[in-house]
Amino acid sequence: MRVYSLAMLPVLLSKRAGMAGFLGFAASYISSYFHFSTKNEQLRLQDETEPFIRHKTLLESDFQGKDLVIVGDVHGCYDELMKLFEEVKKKTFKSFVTVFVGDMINKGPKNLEVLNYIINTPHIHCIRGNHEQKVVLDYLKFMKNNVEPKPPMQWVKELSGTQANFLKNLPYTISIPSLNLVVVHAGLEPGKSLQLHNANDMANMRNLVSVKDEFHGKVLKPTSIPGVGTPWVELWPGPEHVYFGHDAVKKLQLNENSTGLDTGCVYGGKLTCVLLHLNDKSEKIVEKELISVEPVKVYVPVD
Ligand SMILES: [Mn+2]
Repeated sequence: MRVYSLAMLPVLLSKRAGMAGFLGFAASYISSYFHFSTKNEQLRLQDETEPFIRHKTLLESDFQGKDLVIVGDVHGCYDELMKLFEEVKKKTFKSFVTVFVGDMINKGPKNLEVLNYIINTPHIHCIRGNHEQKVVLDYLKFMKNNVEPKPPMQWVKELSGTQANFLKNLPYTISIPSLNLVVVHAGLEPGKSLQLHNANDMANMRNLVSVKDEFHGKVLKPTSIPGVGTPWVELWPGPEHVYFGHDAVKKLQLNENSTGLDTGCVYGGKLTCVLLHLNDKSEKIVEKELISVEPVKVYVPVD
């Protein structure tokens, strides 16, 4: 055992402090490196969720004498969706094209059933909601980095490559110029072309807030925070009629230039769609009919 004289104490202490300092520095360097790399990885994976086509257009030829049905947020409520289609069939003798407003999956009971139905049934078109975005991101994190999805996303591990690819390539909007309408999950900014819209805003926005911009003075920016600013629908001037979902709290929204179809089926509300009866050439809406079905049960309690 070595014995140090009292005179050595300051030297020993400073050595210890030096070592502690070095270890602290090394630890913070290593953790910042990993933090940096995971943040980069997150951004890289987010890039990988981008669809091949961001904005899809349907033409008259996509309808060929059919009617059009636009369905609100399904969230895996497969039984209710089947009931809804039964109700639609009672209201029109024609076959129909279906467009989903996004959030077809997640939170609810039968996500894979809904997904399989959508993929395997002809004349169905879907856009992506914030939940499709989350699912694709969690799928990539699990497949590439072995990150376990958190509840209620564990079902994401069961996705096949085809299903994941289908979700990844869902566009942010579907426009039908002949009927003067656009379908988007959350909302749109008035006066801005679709191509200039931010992807996350289209899938998440609720309101527009006035902020100062150093070049343009006051400008309106989208926000997803409820109760902040003005609902985007109040400022949407048309001319396109926008069909959207995402806002279960506000329930069915019937505005002059927009229709909100999320009636909160997964929270014990109804599942709603609009049936647009078209003329024979499918270039004019003859009649609009709202159709809803009651939920089988409350799948997610509203807190
Ligand atoms: Mn949503």
